[in-house]
Amino acid sequence: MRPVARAGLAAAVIVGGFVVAGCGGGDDSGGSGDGGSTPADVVVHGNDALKFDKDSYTARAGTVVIELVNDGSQPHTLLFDDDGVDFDKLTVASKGDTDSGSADLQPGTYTIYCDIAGHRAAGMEATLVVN
Ligand SMILES: [Cu+2]
Repeated sequence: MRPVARAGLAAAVIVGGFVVAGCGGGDDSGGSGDGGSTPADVVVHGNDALKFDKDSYTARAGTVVIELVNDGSQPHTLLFDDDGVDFDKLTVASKGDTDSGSADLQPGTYTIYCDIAGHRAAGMEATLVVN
């Protein structure tokens, strides 16, 4: 009698099933904006013509950082003509000076101006629109 060798069994287990889900292409291009060399949200220039560089500035509601830059040789200031705005007056005494501060602003329209004698009357005021 001979031993009978039996071939092993091959058990094939098939785990299957591919589910192909069509992934919606979410397009989210991450464009890195400009680096922003200035941290200020609003930059206001004052000049010897007793004007700000714009009649109107805009900002997003929240903490708004405002920078005042003196382009001329006369001193200038920047403050709000609105009750309830907590903002420390900015002052730039001479050419090239800058000063900055921040205010927590709700959406609305505000008036900023320079309080050096005669400057506002000469046109040194502007609107700040907060969205
Ligand atoms: Cu001024």
